[in-house]
Amino acid sequence: MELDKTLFIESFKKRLSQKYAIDVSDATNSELYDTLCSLVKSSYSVSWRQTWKDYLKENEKQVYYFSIEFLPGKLLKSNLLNMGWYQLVIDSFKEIGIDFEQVAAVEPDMALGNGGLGRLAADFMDSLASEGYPVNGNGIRYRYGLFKQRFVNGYQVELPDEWLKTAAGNAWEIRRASKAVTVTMGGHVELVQKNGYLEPIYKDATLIKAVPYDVGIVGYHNQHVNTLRLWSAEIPEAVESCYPTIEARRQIEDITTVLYPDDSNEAGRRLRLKQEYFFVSAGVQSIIRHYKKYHETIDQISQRVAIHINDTHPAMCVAEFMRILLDEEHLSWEKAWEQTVKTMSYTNHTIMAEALETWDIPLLNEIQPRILQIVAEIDHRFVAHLAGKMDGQLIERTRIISGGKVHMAHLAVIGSHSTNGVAQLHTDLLKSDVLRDFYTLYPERFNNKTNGIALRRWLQLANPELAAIIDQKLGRNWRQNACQLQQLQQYNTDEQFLKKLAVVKLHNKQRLAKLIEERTGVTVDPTAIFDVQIKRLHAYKRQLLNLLRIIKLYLDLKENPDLAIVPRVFIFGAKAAPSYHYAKSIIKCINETAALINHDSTIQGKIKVIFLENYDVSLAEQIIPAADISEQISTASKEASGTSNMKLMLNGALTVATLDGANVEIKEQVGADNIFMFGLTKQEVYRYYQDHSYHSLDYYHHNLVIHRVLDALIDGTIPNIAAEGHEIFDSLTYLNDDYFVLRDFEDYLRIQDQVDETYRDQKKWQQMSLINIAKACHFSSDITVKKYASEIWQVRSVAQKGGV
Ligand code: 26Y
Repeated sequence: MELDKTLFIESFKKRLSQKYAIDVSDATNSELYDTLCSLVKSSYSVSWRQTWKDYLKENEKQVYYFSIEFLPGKLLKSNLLNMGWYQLVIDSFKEIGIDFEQVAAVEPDMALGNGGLGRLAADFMDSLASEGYPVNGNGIRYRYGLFKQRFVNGYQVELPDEWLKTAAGNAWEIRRASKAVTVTMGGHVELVQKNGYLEPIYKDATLIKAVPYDVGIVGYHNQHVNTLRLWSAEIPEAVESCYPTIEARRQIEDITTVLYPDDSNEAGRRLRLKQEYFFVSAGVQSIIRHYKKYHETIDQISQRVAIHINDTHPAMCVAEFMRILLDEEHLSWEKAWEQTVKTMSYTNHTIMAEALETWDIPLLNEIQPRILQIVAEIDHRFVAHLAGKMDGQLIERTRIISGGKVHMAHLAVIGSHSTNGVAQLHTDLLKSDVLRDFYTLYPERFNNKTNGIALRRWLQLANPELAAIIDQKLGRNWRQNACQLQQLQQYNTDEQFLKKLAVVKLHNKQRLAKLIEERTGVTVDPTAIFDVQIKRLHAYKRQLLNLLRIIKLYLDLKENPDLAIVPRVFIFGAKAAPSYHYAKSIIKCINETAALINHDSTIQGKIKVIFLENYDVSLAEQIIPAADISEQISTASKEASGTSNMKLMLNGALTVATLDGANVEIKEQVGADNIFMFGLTKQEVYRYYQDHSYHSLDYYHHNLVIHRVLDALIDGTIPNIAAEGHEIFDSLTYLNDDYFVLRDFEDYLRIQDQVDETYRDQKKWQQMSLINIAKACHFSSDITVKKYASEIWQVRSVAQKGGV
């Protein structure tokens, strides 16, 4: 709807009165929020319906992006921005005395994901709609999202995220009971001959009603609205009486109750496998049902349907698709397999062994016996096909079922036509190491798709002041076409513009300083370097390397309070998986170090350490625009890509980085002079693995600085970490420091000195910052999804781009 302020205000007041029978002056922020959402939703609903109709009319190929996690954060602002309403709503609210920010703050974060993988899925959904691609998300509507993190005595405590119980609920979803499907789990299965087919007869199986909740994904200024379909588990009405007790009902409803923050215990694993099969089966069934409504035969379904498997969690798509084509559509195995492989594609997001999923055979048999049969048959045919043609050991290493386990990554690669990594270095590692044997078998299936980020959320919305000064130089076209940001480079010597950049950064830092003061009571100096490390807490991400340097600085300052350093505020945001003991110990150590440093007046506030609780998408949006330094310091080869590295550079932060994941490509873009690189290379790390020549204890014994810093963990210098300090000390010394923290420490100190030196030259700093902003456009997810669309899914864009 084309709107002006008067019309908007009129519609808003009318809707408020219809919904709540009140005037603006009597309304709570919650009521205002709900009313605004309802207005927004009814406006884009018209386009949403039309998008579907166009797809049908054109018989468009549809892509379904299966992901067990979607992490969109808040949707109000991004919907308003994409609809072209953002400024209008802010101005209109101002006119009628409503504080827009307070209303927007009512929205709970939609935190249906853990971190990078889930956030990537959300940025992709935004870009796919904005680029007009017919791509829909398929996931789980968890009743509880990722836990809320609190610190109690410096320890992480987890609280449930009751996002659906907040007054605002999920304003964006539409429950579509009429589109529910039944998912079958458990029991036994027998195959019987019937009309020339083998028909599976299920006995004692549990039937689960899968109800979809659809969320509209609004494209940027293009009237295009895709669907994110999230499934919820319910008890089917027909068998309601079979579940008389609360406990029995809970068994079913639990499937979609909570997002897994990890997969570390057996009972938990069983439920996770159920979650995986549940959303896979519901999604695949609904795709095929929809397809059949408009097509007479199914044997060419891959021409009109593509299914993307986001990490191995939905890898059962391969078997479920086969199940339906075989058992329900009666295709021959060969035909069904051909269509399955042509339909499926797979993204790998990790090389960490513990995240490569395997399931015990009895467990899969217990959850879905027919799926196990089909997986076993795929495995059998795979082995038979290669026997005699390939080395027997290679066949053993690549088969799906071995050692009593089902290897999900093997199923995903074998059952799809495309396997991609998420940064060049990561894809190379897949080819040379993790999936090497598969690369031998299917070299043509492997490709790289470096991750990307949505510039709309991470620049336009998160950093409106920066966006505004960019407009002054480039006009507004960059908002539609990210590549134009590159033109900013020409202002590299424009002192006025560089000063403006500095002012914007200062404003963002002042805002963050205020938030820090409100949340922690600690005052920080907005002119200090804001040094930011925000990501999940993991040993390989090496928050510990950062911490050891902070301890070193502190000890130096204690020894020499006049030490000339550039003041720094170290800012952390990180959740640890509840069962990840070591990561939680690191949190405790950072918190205790922070308490010690922040309250020690002898160091004159030269350094401060802030660990903000409950890092989530909304907090990221406040921290990132205020960052000067972006810490991307994982052990080389361990971080598949990283995406906070891209968000931070886009907002003008300079990166301190190892040659890992997408950092390598950031360096290629900005040039070695505009990034602070340090540390072991991937090759050096691998050499250590091979020759075992790394002995971290030697570093402790022979390097005085390291000795002193590590001792501080165990000698009481940092109070209240008796157990945690020893645990970390031991891991870095006697247990030989898996992630080469001590090996990289000196080089890290060197590069950080260079950061200080550079910061003293503010003009140079702003120039480097400008290059980073300009070059970040290469990491726009708009560009990434175009590559997925043309190179993997073979779908075209169907929407015209709108204005800016
Ligand atoms: C199986 C279970 C334990 C599991 C659950 C969640 C395993 C992995 C994950 C999530 C992984 C993840 O978020 N990976 C990150 O994906 C990002 C997007 O590609 C990358 O940028 C990042 O490097 C990678 O760690």
